[in-house]
Amino acid sequence: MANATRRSGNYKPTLWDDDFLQSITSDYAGKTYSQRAEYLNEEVKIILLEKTNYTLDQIEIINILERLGISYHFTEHIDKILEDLFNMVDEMKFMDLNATSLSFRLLRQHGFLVPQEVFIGFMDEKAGKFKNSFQNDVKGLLSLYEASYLSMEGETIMDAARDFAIHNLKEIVKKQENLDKILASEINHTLELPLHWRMLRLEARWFIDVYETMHDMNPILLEFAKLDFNMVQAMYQEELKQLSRWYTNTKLAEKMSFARDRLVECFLWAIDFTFEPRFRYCRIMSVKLAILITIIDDIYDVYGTLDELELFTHVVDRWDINALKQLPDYMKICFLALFNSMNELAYDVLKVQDFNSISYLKTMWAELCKSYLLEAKWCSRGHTQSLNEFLENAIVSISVPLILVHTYFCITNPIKEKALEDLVQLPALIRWKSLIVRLIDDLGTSPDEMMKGDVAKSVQCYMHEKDCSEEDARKYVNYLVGETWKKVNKESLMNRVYPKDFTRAALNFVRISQCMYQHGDGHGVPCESKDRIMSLIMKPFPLP
Ligand code: 0FV
Ligand code: MN
Ligand code: MN
Ligand code: MN
Ligand code: MN
Repeated sequence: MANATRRSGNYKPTLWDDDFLQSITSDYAGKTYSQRAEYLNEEVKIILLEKTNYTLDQIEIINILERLGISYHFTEHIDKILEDLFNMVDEMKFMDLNATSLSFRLLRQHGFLVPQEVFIGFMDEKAGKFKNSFQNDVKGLLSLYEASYLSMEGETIMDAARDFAIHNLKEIVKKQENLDKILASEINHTLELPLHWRMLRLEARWFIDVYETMHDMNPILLEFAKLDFNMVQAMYQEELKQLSRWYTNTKLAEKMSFARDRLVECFLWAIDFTFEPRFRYCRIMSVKLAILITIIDDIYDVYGTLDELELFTHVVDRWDINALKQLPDYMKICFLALFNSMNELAYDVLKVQDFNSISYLKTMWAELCKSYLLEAKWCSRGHTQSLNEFLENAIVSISVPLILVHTYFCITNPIKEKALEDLVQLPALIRWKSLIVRLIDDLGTSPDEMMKGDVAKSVQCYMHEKDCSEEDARKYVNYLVGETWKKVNKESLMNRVYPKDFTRAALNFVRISQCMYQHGDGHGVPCESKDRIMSLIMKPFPLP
């Protein structure tokens, strides 16, 4: 094995070394601004609650709070307002297009099953189309467009809504030369990716700038949004320093120099996965997990020989520390890092909840490694699977099932054995999300992967199966993403089994993949994520 020919990932080094990360400081760390923040928090609550007799105003405020990234401070009040709104859903028909669309989206995002029929009044019933009188209602069209991404399969009204909104928004941008600049950039931004598909923190960072330029902007909301963003960012910086010390100490990057060295990219991912301050533990543990997955994926995809990969898979499956001696040195380090990290989580869970999670974690890791191994075998045989055969394995090899089971342990108390038994079986709640992440990852990463000699991914499998062009295959994969989102929405609305914190994180994972791979490989190629990392983690908003 010593002189096995190994492939190289040719990955670029990290842009963020430990010395740099330890040197970051923020004026917003500690308690300096807590009093001001508390004051603003109270003021915002007053703004939210004062308009009790006119719900639509409250809906607009809730929308702004969510988009500014500060709604998490007011969840109880917001839930109550939305519940009241849901109880008068019949009246939604009498609102204007903007109000109905906004209410529809917010309610569905919060788990209330509003029927698509609330839009019938805006349609020409015979033609099954939205009325032309709305084609220049820019605000209404924007809200309708965002609402249409909360649709479920078979909802033809929602399909019509999306077509109508997209068509007319494009026309408006094209034709109206005197269109307000802010509005035009808002339209272009969302046509690129709808709100429902976007990373929460990144979107909040973007929207705060937009909000500042709006003529009806409320300075209290703006100041609170900026201050809160800066204070939360200072917490992230502390977490990142702690993680960087851990990471440097493990020497993983040094010992696995063939693999991606992506601490900060993993942290960026973890922030948007569970961004609220109270999820600190989940963020820290998720970063460790993501680093391990990234390295082990590279072992299977790039560096390891088939014999080594068989052995590694076997050792993970047995979860046997005594088997360590059989492994080549680089795998020893890797397996022990994996073993220790999972045991650390299991210890924390056991300590607090008397629940033994090891067998679940072990099973999920073994499943992941087996799916990696199968891909490595396909790859070595130069065989291209049918799309369905590829995907059945690839929804495991994308690591979403493992990550979500791991997340369940990080943020759930009390842990329910029944829910867990269900989770490890890859229920619809995980399956469809996993599928989207896989498809999006393949769209973003497979051009590079093919050059490195990786296994054929979704795009290539479809090309092979249908004997079609890459362009057509990419179109089809994008279509599949859109259709699968409808299943994801349905699962979110129907869920009564899993706690909200968990399902929200799971949904965020899909959003992250939509954004990370939007312009290429945001996880593997350092410069792709640099601006995002700067604006989310490094740079605060200037405040007077
Ligand atoms: C994707 O890499 C990747 F690194 C994953 C899914 C690891 C988990 C990362 C995070 C949770 C941030 P790549 O495109 O190489 O994955 P495949 O499965 O295509 O080899
Ligand atoms: Mn890979
Ligand atoms: Mn892989
Ligand atoms: Mn491979
Ligand atoms: Mn990939």
